[in-house]
Amino acid sequence: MYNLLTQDGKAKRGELHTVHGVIQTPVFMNVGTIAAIKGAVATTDLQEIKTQVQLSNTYHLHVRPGDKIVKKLGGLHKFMNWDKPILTDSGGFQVFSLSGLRKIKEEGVYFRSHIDGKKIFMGPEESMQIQSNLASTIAMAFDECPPHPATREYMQASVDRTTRWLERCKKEMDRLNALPDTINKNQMLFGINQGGTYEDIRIEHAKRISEMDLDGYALGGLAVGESHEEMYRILDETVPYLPVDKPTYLMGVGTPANILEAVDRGVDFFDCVYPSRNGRHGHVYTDHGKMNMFNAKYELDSRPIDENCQCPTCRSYSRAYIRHLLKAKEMLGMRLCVLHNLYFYNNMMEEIRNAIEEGRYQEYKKAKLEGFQL
Ligand code: PRF
Ligand code: ZN
Repeated sequence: MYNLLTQDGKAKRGELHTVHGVIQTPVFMNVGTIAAIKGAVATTDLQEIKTQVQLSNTYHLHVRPGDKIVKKLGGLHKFMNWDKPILTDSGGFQVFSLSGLRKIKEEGVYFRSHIDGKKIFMGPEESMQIQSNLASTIAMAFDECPPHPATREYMQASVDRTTRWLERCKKEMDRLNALPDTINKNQMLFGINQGGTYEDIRIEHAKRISEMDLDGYALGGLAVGESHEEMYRILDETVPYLPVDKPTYLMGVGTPANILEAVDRGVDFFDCVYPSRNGRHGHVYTDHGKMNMFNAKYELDSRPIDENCQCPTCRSYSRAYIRHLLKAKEMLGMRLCVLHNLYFYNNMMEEIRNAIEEGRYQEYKKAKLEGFQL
């Protein structure tokens, strides 16, 4: 159940009640594709860096270790020792981005595993079955994320198929949630809006899926090569046609600035690999822009990454030490940068929630964006 607590302009401050606890929104979900956040981050770390939700992937976990194995072990929560919410992406997007050879048919997608080249078929029913075996808190609908740019004809045909797939997802999810041996019988289903940068296709699709009474609505097919301005335009045009009293999720986005702009347009769920991936490369976020921790200027710098940051890294370690670890390719260097970056994102979401509650989101956003330019 989603509770819209307050709005500041279009910005939403909400709570999503789940069987694994309450999610305070706006929220940034921390990406653990294969049921682990890359960079040797453990569950105990996540308590300290304000993580609310982890995101894992249907496709990856189906290929390895296998969703049936995860089910036998009691589901994803038990498997990875995390009792808070988990969202699983449906596999649609990963099939399109990872697998070279694939064939899209009405029934689903035929492709080859990126691990061993084995032939796999995944359609809406298979994706729901895998996500039900994983027993995540929130399952995503099986969609096609069309390439950018795509012709209008391709986009319309793809979106129509994604709508038919969504109807099949809902039916299958309802069936699975009613089975006696299903681990999470309250699994939620979020639908995904598509349509690329064609606003009329987006809006028509948003209206159609909004009638389906799903637990939440995502915007897919964005941040796939279009400009930031185009993405913001699509949000301006499309979000008003999604239910305001349901979660709104912008998939795979993005930079801190992207998040600030999307919150302003009514989005309240996000996920992105940037903080963990950049952290592994020694790139860290601060209120004054990004820093490259390999830089020679940090050789003798005994200050933390960010003097105002309360993360486990900044409370204990210097820039000079982190630079040394990174240059020596010591795992701890990556780990400390990833922890700092995830804390930066999760903490920014907390600041965003406070600013919305206090009716000062515009001022907050402006100050934050100006800081990044320094
Ligand atoms: N669909 C799904 N997952 C996604 C996307 C999508 O369009 C995107 C696009 N940015 C990221 N992750 N299922
Ligand atoms: Zn820090």
